Amino acid sequence: MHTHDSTFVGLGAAVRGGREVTVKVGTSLTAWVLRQQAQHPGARGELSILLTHVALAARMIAHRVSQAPLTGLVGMAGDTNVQGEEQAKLDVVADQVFLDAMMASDLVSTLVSEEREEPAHVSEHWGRGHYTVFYDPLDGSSNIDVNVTVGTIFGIYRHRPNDRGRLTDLLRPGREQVAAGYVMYGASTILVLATEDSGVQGFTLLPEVGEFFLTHPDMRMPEVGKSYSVNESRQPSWPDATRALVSAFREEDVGGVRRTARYVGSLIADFHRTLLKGGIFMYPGEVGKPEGKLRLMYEAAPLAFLAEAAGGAAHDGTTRILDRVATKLHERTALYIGSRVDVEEAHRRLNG
Ligand code: AHM
Ligand code: MG
Repeated sequence: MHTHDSTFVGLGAAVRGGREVTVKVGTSLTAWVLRQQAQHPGARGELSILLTHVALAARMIAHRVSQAPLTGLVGMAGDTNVQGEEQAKLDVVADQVFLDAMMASDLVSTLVSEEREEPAHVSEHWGRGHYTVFYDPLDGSSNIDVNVTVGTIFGIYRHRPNDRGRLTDLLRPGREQVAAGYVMYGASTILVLATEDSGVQGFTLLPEVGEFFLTHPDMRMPEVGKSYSVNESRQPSWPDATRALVSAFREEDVGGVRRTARYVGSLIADFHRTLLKGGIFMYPGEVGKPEGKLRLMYEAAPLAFLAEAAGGAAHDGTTRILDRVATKLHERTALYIGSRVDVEEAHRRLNG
């Protein structure tokens, strides 16, 4: 007989007042994906399979992240990636795990990773796999060594009939993603996912069972937020309009709301908070570097897809992120993303 009082959502049973009680088993990610598929008569189930492989990669990466200090997977790998940035050991591992999981689905022809200069063409025969996947295997990896949340970001595109894997076939506007999401390796591992018409759903991993359960159904971003998120140490490099904008968020009641500052420095942690609580995340362009830091295809575009699906918005200072067409795989972009009112206000002030 148990003596303590606790309730586990997602498990079949719980203990309350020393007695076992039955709890409804939560919706697993697998069941959710299959239900979505059932709502599309004629669907071949390919995207469902692909998404279960994304969840597989997420579980495998979560496992490695959680044990990194025990298994020697902290610190640098000794190489630089295509951005000229030092790769952490876990960057390399996560990249390979994600790539392997996508290959195992047998549905992806091309993978573009932050960690690889060139696209990885998975299928020998173009057209065998029907999807292209852009991903950042472990964003914010400089935070791993201090046990701060990191994440995997992905955006999925279905091939068009005449696509052949040329650069112009790969560089499509983010609005054409059929699914996008991220996996957050934090206190819990959470997979947040949007498909074309499903809204935004959040699933939390129960590691002992190896399954994600729907814990955040139909996520909606608050219309206006109480925080702004930006690395203010970059201020000396900002154009005047950007400085004025950030000052306004700091010192005025923009949209009738007083804000506080929140900045983790790990995009998924900052975005996840913005999605749940509202607010705005900014990584502005700088004088001499108008393109900012973040990457369009595997950071900004998937998060913009999620933000819009949750009722929020995202632009680069002038243009809607989901309308941007990159000219190169690893293109960077300035990013303003979050609550609709906050992001529209940023647009108005930057272009006023
Ligand atoms: P990374 O892809 O090399 O990990 O860099 C992206 C990270 C984001 O997670 C975060 O939002 C940003 O860099 C923070 O940059 P900064 O340290 O300039 O504030
Ligand atoms: Mg990154």
